[in-house]
Amino acid sequence: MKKPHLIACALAAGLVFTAPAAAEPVKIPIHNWSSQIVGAYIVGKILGEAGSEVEFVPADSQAVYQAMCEGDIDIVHEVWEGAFGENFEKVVAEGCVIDAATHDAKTREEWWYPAYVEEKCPGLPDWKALDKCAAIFATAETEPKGRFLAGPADWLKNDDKRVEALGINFEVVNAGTADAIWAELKAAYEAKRPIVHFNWTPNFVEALYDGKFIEFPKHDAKCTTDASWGVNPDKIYDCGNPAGGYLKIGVHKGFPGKNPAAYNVVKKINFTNLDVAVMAKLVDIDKMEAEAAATKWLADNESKWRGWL
Ligand code: TMO
Repeated sequence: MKKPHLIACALAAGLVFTAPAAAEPVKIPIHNWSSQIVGAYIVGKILGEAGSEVEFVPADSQAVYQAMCEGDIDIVHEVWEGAFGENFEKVVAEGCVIDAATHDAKTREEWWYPAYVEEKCPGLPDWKALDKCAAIFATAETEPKGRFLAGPADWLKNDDKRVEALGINFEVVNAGTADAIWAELKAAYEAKRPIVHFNWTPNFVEALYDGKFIEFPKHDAKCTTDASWGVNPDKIYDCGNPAGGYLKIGVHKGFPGKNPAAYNVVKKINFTNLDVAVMAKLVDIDKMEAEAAATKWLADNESKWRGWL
């Protein structure tokens, strides 16, 4: 909307005029889990209030870090330490992405089971107990091994490597979508059937279902780089995902120079666990469309986000 006006002014003044770079839309990725999609529209609306145009770009949740490094994406507002820490920290270290802000939300992404499973598998949530009763999680596809229902492959949780390093009797089966996990959880829960699947917090799940994360050996930075560390002296990934992980915002290194007004707002954006859980809940429990959910969150939290402007 701004561009034609600026160009008209430039023509009137008889100048060769280049529209300022800030007139370029801020490119925000859309990934494949509910809080992120709702949050993308929320961030878009807030940056719109700050005078920016925005463009939403469907993007793979791992490849997005290289895309942000190359300037094809401006901002990733939900950088989960467990899933994306490695790829995010790599591009930050390269200097092409800025670690712009850390939300108050503390995150965990891990294998999870409904509470009723404990009756059939004493010793949970310990991972050794899980291994002993692997057979109760078997499906036709995985028997005699237990099935671990993992997330979509782009969340890249290294579960195959974890299974191998810990020597547990499980096979990893990736769900195609987050919704496929929730449908299986619902069906298992109603039938009180054992299931262990990928889950995370903050999420809507904790508002609907009672359950716990598996306690694997505690995460350590060395676990993913130093084979000699941990219970398996020959393999990396012999540990769980970080508990109390960060949720960060990253931006392309050129973003502050290109759009300082938007960058100043981005640095202040700060979601709590409840904010992220509510974004997921509006879609996954209340069945709202993501854009309508964003509009509702913005209306319910106006004083909070106006404070970031
Ligand atoms: C990145 N995720 C929250 C789906 O684990």
